[in-house]
Amino acid sequence: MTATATRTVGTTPITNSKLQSWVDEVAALTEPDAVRWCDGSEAEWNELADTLVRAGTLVRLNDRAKPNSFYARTDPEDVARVEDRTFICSASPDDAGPTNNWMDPAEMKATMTELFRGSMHGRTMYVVPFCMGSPDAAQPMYGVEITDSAYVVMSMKIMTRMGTPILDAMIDSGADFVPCLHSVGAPLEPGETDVPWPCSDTKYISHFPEERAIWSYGSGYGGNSLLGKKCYALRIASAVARDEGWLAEHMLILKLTSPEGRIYHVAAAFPSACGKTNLALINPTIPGWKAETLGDDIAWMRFGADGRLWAVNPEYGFFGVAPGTGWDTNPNAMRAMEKGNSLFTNVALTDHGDVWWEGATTTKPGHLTDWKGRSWTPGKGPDGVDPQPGQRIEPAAHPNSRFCTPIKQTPTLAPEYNSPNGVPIDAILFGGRRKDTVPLVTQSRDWAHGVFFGATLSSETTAAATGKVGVVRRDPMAMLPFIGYHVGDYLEHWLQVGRDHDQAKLPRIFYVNWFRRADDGGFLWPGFGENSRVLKWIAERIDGRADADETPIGSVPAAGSLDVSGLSVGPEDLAAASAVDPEEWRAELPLIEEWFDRIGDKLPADLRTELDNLRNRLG
Ligand code: GTP
Ligand code: SPV
Ligand code: MN
Repeated sequence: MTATATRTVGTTPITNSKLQSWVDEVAALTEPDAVRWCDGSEAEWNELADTLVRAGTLVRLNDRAKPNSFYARTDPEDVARVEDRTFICSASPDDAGPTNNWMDPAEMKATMTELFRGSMHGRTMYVVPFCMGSPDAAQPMYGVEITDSAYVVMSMKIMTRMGTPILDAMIDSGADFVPCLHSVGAPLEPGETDVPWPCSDTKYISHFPEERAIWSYGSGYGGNSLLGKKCYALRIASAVARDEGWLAEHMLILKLTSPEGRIYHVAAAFPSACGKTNLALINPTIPGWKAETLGDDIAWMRFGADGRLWAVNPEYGFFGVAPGTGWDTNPNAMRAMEKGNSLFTNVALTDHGDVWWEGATTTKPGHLTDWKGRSWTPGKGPDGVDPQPGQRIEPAAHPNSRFCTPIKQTPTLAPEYNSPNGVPIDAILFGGRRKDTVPLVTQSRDWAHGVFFGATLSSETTAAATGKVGVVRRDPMAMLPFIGYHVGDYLEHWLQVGRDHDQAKLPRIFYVNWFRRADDGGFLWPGFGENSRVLKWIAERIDGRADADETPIGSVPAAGSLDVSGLSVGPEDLAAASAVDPEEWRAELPLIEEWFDRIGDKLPADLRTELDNLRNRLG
């Protein structure tokens, strides 16, 4: 077994000694059967796919439905991010703060080193060089993931710019990289047979923000194992961004063009499974407005020489929630997937070798294989057993099942998606999933008030993370599980960005809620493409053209200023979706108070002031 970072570029051998020694060190520790440097080629993709099909990890889909695409069923215990097993290992616990799990870095490394020892027995160790964002950026952000999962390698090919061209660019420029170490934690001893989805009951997703390194053990699922995504592009990058004066955020990026041809760029932070991918791929229902996609999950925002905030999407693909994504709600995502070259995880399989999930089509296929591999029939559920009266039919797809698709396949892709500098942001939206209290759209008075919106963002929990679903929790800037340092310092950083820059050039900040419900439980606002009406009001507010009413919580659309022409929603529902109820907001105050108390001494004074002002305005 040899691992070498010495490659031949033309006739000149180039060596990166940090990479070389790290790869050697990991191979010596994890003892894989083989080491493979991933080149990112089609041939490599095909070979890995064939290997995984033979192993039973992947099923090749019908080429006519989804060319070059595959289906994976995970272990039923490895289906989402594990927030309780995610650690920020800063030298001081005070730099991780009350919202992160902390462990001393040396202690974590000692514990995990013993887990990694021999953990790749019987497996291949893949070395995946990647770049988050364009390698042509002023400051290209490289990483190298070492993993013993070929599923991870295939996913990384979709989600990042990876392979030999990236390794060449990294070595040629002498740039540093973030080492990302991953093992599914399931060594195979001689004679032992593999399972389709190897993983471990012991899981650690560990971050070393000072050293800028990531160690992940025990899970093969997306956010736990595709280390360029949440681990690097949010947890590590947020710590880098604080040091360097920029923002690494859980945000989609959208380009909007008005009927007059005016262009607006919007970034929006909604918690996991709260509508980023859907808004990023929106088909506006209002005539004349065009929407184009730049990113659906992560935005890196830096100040340009012009004093404006410019955003890039560091990713190269979508890892989107499948259920609820359908031809009626998100046809652009469906079209992107139809082009193939995709991985589907924990969805259901049709009898014709295609994939299906709740909401994909309005009529359910007559028969499916569900995400646990059981025969599934509509109206009955798994194994064709009639449900007991009142019993809920188990869905065929896991609620956090995902599609993984190259961004280039998006029919609405904005041409700037690959621009190293990105696009200048006009508006930032914060939003969550709240069945009450929070109105359809509110504009902040200024940047600090907008930071208060973000700091107090709340949402009902979803299946994107393990744990109870539907519980309201504070999720600052939709970053609760992704801030790589102390939440109080993070909020102060946001405020400082506002103090350091010209208010007039900063994005305007809004708070949206597509998820308010009627007494019968139904959504008051139709959402999806109809959200373009809210985007139009936001664009008109930026230009000072739309009217607003001042309320204790901020500015809301004045009567007649939200374009509802042709909208099939009754006036009562519309009023209920947009209402600011002082009673509900007074009940919200102690919850915000409790959250601020939890942040502790590092809570920025300006946010206390914002809360006092809100309380006074509510009377
Ligand atoms: P992550 O990938 O986990 O970060 O999620 P996301 O924020 O990208 O969420 P996504 O767009 O995938 O939406 C998650 C779920 O919310 C899906 O089931 C959607 O159907 C649903 N959803 C999205 N937008 C709307 C909306 O405007 N109204 C309603 N009612 N549901 C929506
Ligand atoms: C999220 O949970 O916010 C996701 C999916 O985007 S994961 O890759 O698991 O983080
Ligand atoms: Mn996300």
